[in-house]
Amino acid sequence: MQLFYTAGACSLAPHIVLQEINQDFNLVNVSFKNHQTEQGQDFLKINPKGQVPFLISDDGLHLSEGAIISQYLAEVAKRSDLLPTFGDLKRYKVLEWMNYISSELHKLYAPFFQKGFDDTSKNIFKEKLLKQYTWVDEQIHDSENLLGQGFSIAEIYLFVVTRWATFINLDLSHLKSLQAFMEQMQQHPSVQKAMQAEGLL
Ligand SMILES: N[C@@H](CCC(=O)N[C@@H](CS)C(=O)NCC(=O)O)C(=O)O
Repeated sequence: MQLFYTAGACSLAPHIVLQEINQDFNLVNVSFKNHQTEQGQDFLKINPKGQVPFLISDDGLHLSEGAIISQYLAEVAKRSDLLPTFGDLKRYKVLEWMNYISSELHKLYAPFFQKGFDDTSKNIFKEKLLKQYTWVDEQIHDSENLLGQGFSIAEIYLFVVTRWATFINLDLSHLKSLQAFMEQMQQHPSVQKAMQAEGLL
């Protein structure tokens, strides 16, 4: 398998999943500056969306969209702890979280990583993020086991996007359950391996 990634970007989530399932894979770094891979290939010819993560599986599947790449990897590895199997109602709770993280958290960071948004606009996104994270904090507080699922693809994805709060100066330090979650996740061996491989530790 090949995973196209950029250090610390949302591609870190499927990267952690790959580490967790002990799958052989190659990491291919992509620069956002020129859309070139580390081998000098034009990334837009590989993934015309121009975005990481992008996966090429051993059987030739070309897959974009991080939430779906993580689902695919969990299912190929038959890891029902990462994503409960069809028929288990918990599956839909993990998928509900995946959709929420993708649409209500991940994408609200976009204005901070592209030019053209002034501070007033950015503050609207920050306020919205804070509101969403306050709700997430309550969910973690009320559940026995992080999000209630353990170390699933949803916890992994939440960890990866929430790391970005620091880079946009969004103070989440008062959200104690969320902070405990982040610290616990950071210590997980697969998270450590992936972060080390991306030069983040
Ligand atoms: N819908 C895509 C979005 C992926 C995405 O936003 N990737 C960002 C990094 S976190 C990216 O590649 N940005 C560079 C660009 O859009 O040119 C997904 O969920 O995987």
